[in-house]
Amino acid sequence: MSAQHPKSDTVANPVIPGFHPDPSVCRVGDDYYLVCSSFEYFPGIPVFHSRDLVRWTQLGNALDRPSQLRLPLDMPSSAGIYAPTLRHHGGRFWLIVTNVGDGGNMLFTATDPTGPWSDPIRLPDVPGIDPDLAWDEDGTCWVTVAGISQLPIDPHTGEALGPAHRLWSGTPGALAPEAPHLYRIGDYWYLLIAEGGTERGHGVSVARGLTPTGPFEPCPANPILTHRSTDRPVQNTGHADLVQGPDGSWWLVLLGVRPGGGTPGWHVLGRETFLAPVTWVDGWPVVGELTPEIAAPTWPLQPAPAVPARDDFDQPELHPRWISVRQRPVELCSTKERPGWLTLHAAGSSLDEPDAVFVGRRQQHLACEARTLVDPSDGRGGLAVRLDESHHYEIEAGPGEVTVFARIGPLRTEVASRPVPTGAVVLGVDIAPLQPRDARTGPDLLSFGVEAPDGTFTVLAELEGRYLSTEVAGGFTGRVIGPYAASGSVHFDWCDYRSR
Ligand code: 6LW
Repeated sequence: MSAQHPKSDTVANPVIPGFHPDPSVCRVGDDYYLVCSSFEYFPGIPVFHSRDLVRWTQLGNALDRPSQLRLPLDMPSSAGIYAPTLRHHGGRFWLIVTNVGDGGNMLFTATDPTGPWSDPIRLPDVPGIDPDLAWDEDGTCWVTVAGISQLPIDPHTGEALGPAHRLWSGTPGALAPEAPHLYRIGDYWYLLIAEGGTERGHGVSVARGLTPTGPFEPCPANPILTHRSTDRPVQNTGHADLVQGPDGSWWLVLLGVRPGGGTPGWHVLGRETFLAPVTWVDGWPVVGELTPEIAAPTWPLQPAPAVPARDDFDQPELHPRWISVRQRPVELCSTKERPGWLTLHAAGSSLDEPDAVFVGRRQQHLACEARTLVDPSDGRGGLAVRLDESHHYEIEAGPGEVTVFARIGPLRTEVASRPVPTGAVVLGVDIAPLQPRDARTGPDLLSFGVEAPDGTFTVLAELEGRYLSTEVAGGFTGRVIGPYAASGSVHFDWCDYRSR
C-alpha cells in the first residue's frame, strides 16, 4: 500500500466519470477490478483497477482485437457491447457479455486483467442480455440474464447444461427487470437487479433465497435504491454490482447521470460509474446516500492516478483511453508512420458514416477543454465531439482554412469558417455548463476555435450542447472527443484534455 494521503472526509462521485455505464466489479485479495459496457466503440470493455474503490486506473480494454470484437458497419450506434459481468473464479478472471451487434452472449477469460483476454467462448444457448456469472458450492456455473432467468453452463466450452428457467420477474409492474447479479452472502443467495429502465425511472431491487436457483423472496423495501421523481443531482441510478470493501463493509458500484439545464434536463457525459455505501438490516442491504460527494471510506485512499493532460502520441500504441468507432484498422490509424505523431488516413467516410476515421476519449468533466496540434498539409481533419453519426460537432482544418461543422440529426451545416496560415494549427473546444435562463436553456455551451502560439484562443463558433445529449440523440453512450480525418492523411502532434 503506497504513501497514505491526508484523509479528506469526502470523496468525489462519480468515481469513474464520463461514459462508463453498467459497471461490474470483482475483488481479488486487496485488488479491485471493474469493467463497463462500450457499445459501438473499439477497443471494447474498458478494464479498471483500484485498491480503495475510489481511485481507478484504466489497465486496458478486454476486447482489443477483431477476433474478439466484431462491430458490423450496419450495426447502429449504441448497439454492440452491452452490460458485462466480471468475476474471478478458480484462479482466472471471467468476463461474460452480450454483443448485440454480432454473436450475442459470449465469455472471455484471462489470468491477468490487463490482458491478453481470450478469444470468445460463444454461448448460443444463453438468451437475452446482461448475463451474470456465479458458481455454487458444488462448482456449478450459473448464468443469469435480464428478464430474470437462469441456466447452468460449462464455462470452458460454453455448452448449456440445462434449460433456462425463470427466477424472478422483479417488482410487479416495474419496467425491464435486468442487470441481474447473484451473490452468496452468509446464509442466503442474493439476486440484485435493475428495474424501471435506464432513464429517470431507473432503480435497484433485491431478492434472496436459500439456493442459487431460488425460490427468491423480494425485499419488502424494494426498490432499495432509486432517485426517480426526486430533485437529486444524480439521476437514472441503477444497474448495480455489490462488493465488499477492505474493512469488510459493503458497497455498490452503479450507473447514474448528472443532467443539467432546464427541462427535461440533458445529460451529456453518458451514464457514469458511481459508488454508494451499503449497510445490512435484517439480512437485507440498505443503500446509503448517493451524492456527488460521499463520505470517504474508513481505509486509506491511494494517491489519485496522475493522468497527463497531454498525449504526445510518442508511444508505439495509443493509450487504452483512446477509442474508435467500430474498428481501428492499423493502416488507417498509426503512431508509427510519423513517429511522435498520430496519423489518420481518411477512408472516404465522414463522421456521418459508421466507419468514420476517429480516435477519441470520453468527455469526463462538465467543464473542460480539448486542444490538438494538426498538420492538414496532406488532407482535411480536426477535432470532433461525437455522440453518434447523427449528432456531432467538429472544427476541421484544411490547407489555409479552418471550418466548424455541426450535424444534428438530418441537418448538417457549416457554422463558421476562417482563413489561417498554411501549416500546422492548434484547434480547440471549450465546454462550459450554462446556468438555465429558462426551461429550454442548457446544459452547456461548446466554443470551437483556434489557439495562437501565445495561447490566445479565438472562438469561431459557440454551439448549444443539448443537441449532443442522450435526451436528444437517444442511445446508451456519452460524448467522445478527439481527432478525426475527413479526407487524405492528417497528422496530429499532440492532444490535450483538461478539466476546467
Ligand atoms: C444494459 C441494460 C440496460 O445492457 O441498457 O437499460 C443496456 N439497461 O442493463 C445497455 O446499457
